[in-house]
Amino acid sequence: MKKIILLFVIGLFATWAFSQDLVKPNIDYSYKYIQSSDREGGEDIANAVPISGLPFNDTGFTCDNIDDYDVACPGYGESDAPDVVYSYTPTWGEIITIDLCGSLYDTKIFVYEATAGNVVACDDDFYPFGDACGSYVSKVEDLHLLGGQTYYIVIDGWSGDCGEYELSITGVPAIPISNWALGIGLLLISGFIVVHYRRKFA
Ligand SMILES: [Ca+2]
Ligand SMILES: [Ca+2]
Ligand SMILES: [Ca+2]
Repeated sequence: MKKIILLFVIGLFATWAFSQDLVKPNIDYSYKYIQSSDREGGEDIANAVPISGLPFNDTGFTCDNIDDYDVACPGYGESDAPDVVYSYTPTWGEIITIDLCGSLYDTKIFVYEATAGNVVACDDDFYPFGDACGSYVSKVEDLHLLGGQTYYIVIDGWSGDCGEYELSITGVPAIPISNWALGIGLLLISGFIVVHYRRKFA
């Protein structure tokens, strides 16, 4: 009986500790795959360059590409700049940031979910004129992606602008620490109940 009470007390303490974020699971948020920068995005969705894992880095040049897509970001007009496309299908829910810091022209980023036209993010001028990351260069922050869903990341330009870009995409799992704590707490309580009834009916 003493052991059961001890187990119960440990379970309660662990649940409280995790819920207070005093103990954080040792989760490696970095990803295994880092792709080289020897290619640029595909011409369109059918030829999108797949991203197999994050973080992802690439460079490219859009002036020799075709204008296939456009989205007018809030507060901005339409454009007819050439664009390139990447695709990404996360296994689990993720929160990602897409950054064009270092690009050499007036860029624009937008993201389609599943199909062209279904816009879930759009940014034109995240970095202001004269910024170290480039004048009027784009960045999409904290975009929530669903696991198993395919997203098309389009690198485009303001008006008819084109040029060299530097792309960096990073991400973290969308499951917050508090959910992990809740799960572990429930597991411990379930374990306590099983041990209790096994002893009672043994
Ligand atoms: Ca375009
Ligand atoms: Ca294109
Ligand atoms: Ca821009």
